[in-house]
Amino acid sequence: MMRADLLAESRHPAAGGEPWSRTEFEARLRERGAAYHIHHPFNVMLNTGKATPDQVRGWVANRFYYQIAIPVKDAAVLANCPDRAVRRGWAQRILDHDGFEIGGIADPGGIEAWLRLAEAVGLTRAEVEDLRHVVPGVRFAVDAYVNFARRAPWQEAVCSSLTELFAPEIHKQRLATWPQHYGWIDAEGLAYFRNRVSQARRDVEQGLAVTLDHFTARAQQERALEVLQFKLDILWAMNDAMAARYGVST
Ligand code: AHQ
Repeated sequence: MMRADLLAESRHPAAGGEPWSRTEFEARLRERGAAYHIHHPFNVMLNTGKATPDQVRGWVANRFYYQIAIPVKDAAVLANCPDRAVRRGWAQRILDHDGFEIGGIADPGGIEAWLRLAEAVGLTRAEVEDLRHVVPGVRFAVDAYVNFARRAPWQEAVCSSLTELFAPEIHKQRLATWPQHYGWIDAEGLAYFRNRVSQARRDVEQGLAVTLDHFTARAQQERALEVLQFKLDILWAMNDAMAARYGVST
């Protein structure tokens, strides 16, 4: 059965024993950080300064496909979510990425910041926006994420965003290591990572609260871990595909 297949109704909610306490459940979610893509050899190469300019450019161009998918994914969550209070928080994610101009306050957004990162690493906006560099494995992994968010119960889609429990660390790691390792990249280009540290923290506050509140029976808690692992696998598979295409320098 497909790992995150929604047809998991066959699972019996009563099965699986006593539910974990809220604290225990959160700890088990956080334990999955061991499988986060910060540990993938391709990412280790990037953040220890061993990547060639071509490998950095390949990563930026491929990750653009993930970045432009995020607001589409988040819109799918909103479309499935009947809870106005949750939507109010979740809608901010779309503005974070697509940017906005509301009442005279404007923000170009994260996708624009990613295009500036692309220019800073020596790519043209055109070659990033036309997705010519995106390898099949990255496309399929990202599409799997968007399609999951469209079909899954909205609480499962919320839970799948909890890989961001581990994201502030990876963004801070880039900010700490790229300037010394990659002096050829204009530091202005790293603005995306700076913005994400606080945005990821705010995202996780809401995502974790929804997850801990909704997945209360043991079988549901086990399902939440399965959903998080599915998303961890998506990020890992993206790095596998980039490593296959660009190699991993050690
Ligand atoms: O830049 C990232 C981002 O905007 C998001 C949204 C969130 C989600 O909804 O799944 N996940 C996520 C992530 C971003 N950056 C990744 C990175 O390594 O730069 C990490 C990734 C995540 O942890 O899921």
